[in-house]
Amino acid sequence: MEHKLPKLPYDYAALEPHFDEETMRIHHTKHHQAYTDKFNAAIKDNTLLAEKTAEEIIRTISEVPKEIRTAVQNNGGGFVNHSFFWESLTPEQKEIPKELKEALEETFGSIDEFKEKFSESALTLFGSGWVWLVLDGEELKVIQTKNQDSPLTEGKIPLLNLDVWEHSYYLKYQNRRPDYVKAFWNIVNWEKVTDRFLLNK
Ligand code: MN3
Repeated sequence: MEHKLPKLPYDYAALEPHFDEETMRIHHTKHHQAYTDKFNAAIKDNTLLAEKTAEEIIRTISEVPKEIRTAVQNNGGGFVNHSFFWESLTPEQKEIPKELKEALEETFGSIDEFKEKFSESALTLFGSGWVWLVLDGEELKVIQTKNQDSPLTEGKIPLLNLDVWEHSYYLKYQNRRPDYVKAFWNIVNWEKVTDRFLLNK
């Protein structure tokens, strides 16, 4: 199947002032589009992969033929990770639903301690990659992945992610990654994260 760049669930300017319009537009129409195109190009001659969803392909990356595996891991990963990221954000943030709030408090001590751990993970990630809240079995964990690698490949269930590639913040924040991470907390779609949690716990 031909994988299509998904539409954003809000306008490019909707996450202002936290994530700026120009960055959102370029990130979606250039970066995400490029991952999508290269992913499609990499798998276009493979009839087996054509029947799988992008998530399934990333989950079972070891079954992808060696000669296209790196291209699929990078571009299929980029395709899936960004689609997941846009869905994790909202211009109309609400309180963290009780089910997720209690689970985060139980695991990390408090919501502030969870945010601190996730932020710290984003700030210490060297080079390009992502920070994630995942379910690893029954356990909530904060993890990093390099480049466009996905927790799906490690058998983990992603609940929330943050892009820490420079292209996601450089236009507005330049080298100030801490400010970008701080801004992120104002636009997390907690209802979406909770849906993912309840579906998989
Ligand atoms: Mn990106």
